[in-house]
Amino acid sequence: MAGDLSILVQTSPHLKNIVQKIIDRVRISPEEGLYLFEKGTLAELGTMANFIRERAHGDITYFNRNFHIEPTNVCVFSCKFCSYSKLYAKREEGWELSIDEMLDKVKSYDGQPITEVHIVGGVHPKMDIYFFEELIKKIKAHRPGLHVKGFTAVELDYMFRKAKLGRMEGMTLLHNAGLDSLPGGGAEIFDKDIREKICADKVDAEGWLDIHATAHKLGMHSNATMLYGHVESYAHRIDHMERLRSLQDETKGFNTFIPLKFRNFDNEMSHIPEVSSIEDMKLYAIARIYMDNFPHIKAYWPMLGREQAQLTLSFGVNDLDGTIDDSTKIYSMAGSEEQNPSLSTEELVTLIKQVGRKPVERDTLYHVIKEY
Ligand code: V47
Ligand code: SF4
Repeated sequence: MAGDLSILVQTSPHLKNIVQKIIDRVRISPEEGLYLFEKGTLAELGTMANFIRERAHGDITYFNRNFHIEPTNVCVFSCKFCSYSKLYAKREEGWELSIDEMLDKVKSYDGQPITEVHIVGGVHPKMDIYFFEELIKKIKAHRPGLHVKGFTAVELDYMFRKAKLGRMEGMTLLHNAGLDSLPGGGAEIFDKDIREKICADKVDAEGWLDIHATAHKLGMHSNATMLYGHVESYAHRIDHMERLRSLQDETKGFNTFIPLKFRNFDNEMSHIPEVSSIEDMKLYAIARIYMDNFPHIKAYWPMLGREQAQLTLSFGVNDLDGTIDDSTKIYSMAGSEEQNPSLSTEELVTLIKQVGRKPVERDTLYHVIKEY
């Protein structure tokens, strides 16, 4: 059961109106969101976010069993925070998987109780929409029940434009091939000036949001991310969350909001210091408070590390990502805590139980598979 928030009204009178809104399930405004970033203490924000988390989910902490395929690390774009674009510029260590190689990876999980494959990578000029249409069809022919979550809006925007297809046309083609849902990457920070500084040449905010809205129109679900802790201000974070919250009001197609902490190893933004763990926890808490129409807030543990991920479960997070075999290089190359992240289900269950929460295995769409 969620605790009692009324004590916070007495101990923190400056938050009285916001606390009352939370108790009454009334949405907070952008100004109030900004106030939380500027004036909320870690303890206050944690108390509010945990109240909302427990009111919605109790102690339940979801996880799913998935594996990742990264078709390539070659990318035509030049995001300054990304270790991939640096590699491509130097023509170093590029890989390109063939359809058969990717299918072999899928086959290597035959007989294992995996429910999802997450496909995401760089934007390779030779890997077009028809290449991925064939890949998805072959995956589905081999394992029809496997949920295919694939391609950021950045990859999709490039594929659609290259094939001269409209967004609805392109999305329908991939959906008909078997694409079930979209991951949340590529959103970064929506503000135009910040995008100009960190990822000038890829799809803009309007394009990102429109691609997700298009998927939602087809009945597909998707996630949303925010890359925080670099050159953005608190106001930019609120603007980002506000745009997502507004689209969610219209479509209700987002499942999960995933804040991604900027890591500064070996990329063109390495001179920017990473934010503190306190800043991380405050961000998770404010995300939980602000994104009132997002059912789930997810922490990506390979990026944060196991102990930090456990901590997020007291700051609004009710879902941990990164289960079986997370071989995603984009994070380990950027200096994430876990260089070869992999947790058995048993280890993940223990991690969740250690902090007094209840592990629940889910599928991509949050249907319960098993309670532990
Ligand atoms: O958009 C790249 C991020 C994202 C760095 O939907 C970096 O379930 C931090 O979106 N420091 C792609 N982050 C990954 C992604 C994702 C991850 C897990 C689950 C889901 C989901 C989606 O990775 C990119 C970018 O924001 N990223 N470089 C870096 N140096
Ligand atoms: Fe390419 Fe994505 Fe890296 Fe940007 S973040 S350079 S789009 S792989």
